[in-house]
Amino acid sequence: MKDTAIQELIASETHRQVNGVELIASENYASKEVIDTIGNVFNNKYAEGYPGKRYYGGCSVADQVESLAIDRLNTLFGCEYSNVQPHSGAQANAAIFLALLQAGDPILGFDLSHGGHLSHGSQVNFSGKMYDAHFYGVEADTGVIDMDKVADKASQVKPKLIICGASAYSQDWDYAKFREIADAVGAILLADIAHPAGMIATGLLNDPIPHCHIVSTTTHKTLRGPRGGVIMMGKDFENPWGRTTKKGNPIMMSNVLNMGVFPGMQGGPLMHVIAAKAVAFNEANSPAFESYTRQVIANAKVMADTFTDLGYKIISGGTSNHLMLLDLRHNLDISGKTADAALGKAHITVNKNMVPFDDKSPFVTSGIRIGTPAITSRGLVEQDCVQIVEWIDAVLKHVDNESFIADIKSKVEAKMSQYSVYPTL
Ligand code: DSN
Repeated sequence: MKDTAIQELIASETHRQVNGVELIASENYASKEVIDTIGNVFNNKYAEGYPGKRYYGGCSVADQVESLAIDRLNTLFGCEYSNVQPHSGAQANAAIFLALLQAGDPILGFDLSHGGHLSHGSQVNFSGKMYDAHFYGVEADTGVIDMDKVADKASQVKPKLIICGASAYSQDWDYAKFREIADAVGAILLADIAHPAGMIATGLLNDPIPHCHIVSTTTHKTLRGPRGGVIMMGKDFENPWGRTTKKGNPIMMSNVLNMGVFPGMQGGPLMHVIAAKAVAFNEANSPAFESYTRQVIANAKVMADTFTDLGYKIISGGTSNHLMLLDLRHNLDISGKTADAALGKAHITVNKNMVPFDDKSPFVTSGIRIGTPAITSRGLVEQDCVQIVEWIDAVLKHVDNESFIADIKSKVEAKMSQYSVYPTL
């Protein structure tokens, strides 16, 4: 039965994605192979359990798909263990917390209002409701994390788990220093690399795998796969609590984490999505993907430089990765909400974002977050990024001028309609 209503909405969304400038730092355009693979017959299959140990019959092909996804992810990141079943990054984190922590245990994460993520201890999330969450943040003058202050906070709080990683932090992470801090207080260290995963996979940003006990990521941001999450470990290790099997053998962390995902956090895995994850991990292991991630960073740098030349303030003074956070209080008297709405009318999509030490609410905010993964997938390069920044600047200086914004919109759409939404590989 043809569902005209939904088909028309998908056509509208396709039109929106083709003709606009997509600058949401957590979004991307997956390849045609990934998109086509998501819609496959594994949607019909229940496969609770893990390859070779399922609770349902008929899983022999599903086993091969999941094993291939695991092998490809292990190869991509040089790790010994992967779990490819988490439905999302937040659920990957929830499974890790469930596996490692007791309710009320202290945890230490990066403050959401400074660029962290909801699932790292925010009071409105399970991670802040179930655990005793504490935070480190950035310095007001530099916008950068001071590692001595992280160490001080860890020694006060004595967390069971330290989380490094962010949704809106434009500098790289010192995973080795975080590990020193974790070891000093006996904490397990988790890196959530949901945002920079693509550039870590290609060696352009610091690698958490040798330093962090556990690493989680989404698969759809800079990794450019289907929506989903994964958990990895560089090396499996015995659980630090001395838990043993009935036979007295030590339980390895791979078992603890697998139990956290299923049956702890989830039921049946989304095998159709796991198949598409396998496709994306293979793509990410190609020279073309490495060139892509180099261009993501080059595009972000040129955007940050152009904004700075135009008088904008970028938190932490610039970017080392794929994103930047603009504090609009510095040069314009508009909120993130107003900026987001005005840019939306020009078909330039960003998100309003709190900046560190923001005086406005999360619904209003003083900033916008801008990222280059999606426009780079469409083939845009440095000179296009300068043009986009000039359009953004023009819109932000004319937020109440509808005809001016409509004129920019037609230029945006004329340009973007020339680029495919499917990255070339
Ligand atoms: N919502 C994602 C982001 O925009 O960064 C994080 O989950």
